[in-house]
Amino acid sequence: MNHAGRRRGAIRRTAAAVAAATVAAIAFAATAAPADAGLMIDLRATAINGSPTPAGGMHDIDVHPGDVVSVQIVAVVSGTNNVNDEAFQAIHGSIRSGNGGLLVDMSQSAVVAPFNGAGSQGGSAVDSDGDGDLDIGSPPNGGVASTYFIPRSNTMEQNGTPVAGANPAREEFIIGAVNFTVTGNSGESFITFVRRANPNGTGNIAYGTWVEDGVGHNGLDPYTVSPIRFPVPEPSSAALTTLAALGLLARRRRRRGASESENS
Ligand SMILES: [Ca+2]
Ligand SMILES: [Ca+2]
Ligand SMILES: [Ca+2]
Repeated sequence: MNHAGRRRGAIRRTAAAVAAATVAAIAFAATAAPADAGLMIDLRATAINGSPTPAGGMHDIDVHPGDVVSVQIVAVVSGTNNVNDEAFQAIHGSIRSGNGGLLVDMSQSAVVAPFNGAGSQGGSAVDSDGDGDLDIGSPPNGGVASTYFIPRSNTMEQNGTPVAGANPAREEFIIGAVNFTVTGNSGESFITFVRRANPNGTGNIAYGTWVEDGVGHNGLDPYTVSPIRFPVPEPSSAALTTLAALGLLARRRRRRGASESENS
């Protein structure tokens, strides 16, 4: 293959890699969409370095080493009818960042009244995945009980805040808060909630209690999470940078090729 052929091959391979990365990013965003019905644990970045998060940016934020972010943890419960007959009492779990990528130390996890009842606890910071940053709570399967984030009210709380315009009806309950500090590294990462489970990974009836359409649900029932994502550099600008570098390389090769044929 000549220089031109190799160049075209390299550019095609780069374009394919960029396309694959873009597809992966879109797939990740799609799986994180809020569910229509059921329990969703919603992590909302409410402030960065003490200033309110820009509108629409609570789940997708641009942060840098040293930034301190405040996160509100909300249980959003919806059923299938349009009556506000949802309720929430408790859940057990850990709050974790992605393994690798941007590193964030979590701290000051706390439960919010009335979810500060008997058996509740704010959780404690441990590096549960060994990637060098602090998460809240042990790994979800059979970890150390005293480390989990456990918002729990003494009663089933019936009066959440109705979400205006939601159909089916949806209520939300502020259950906790946590801060995180960006400590370094870069790249894609996220913060998510993972419900506590038995040591063998099966669900435990005691690790969740809520009501949808007047019907009780527990730690065996499915739930979803709306995480906080840290964006990576735009694929389009990364692709442009790569293509520009290839163009420079090609020009150098052309110049070198020209001088070689002059010398021969
Ligand atoms: Ca991490
Ligand atoms: Ca970690
Ligand atoms: Ca309902």
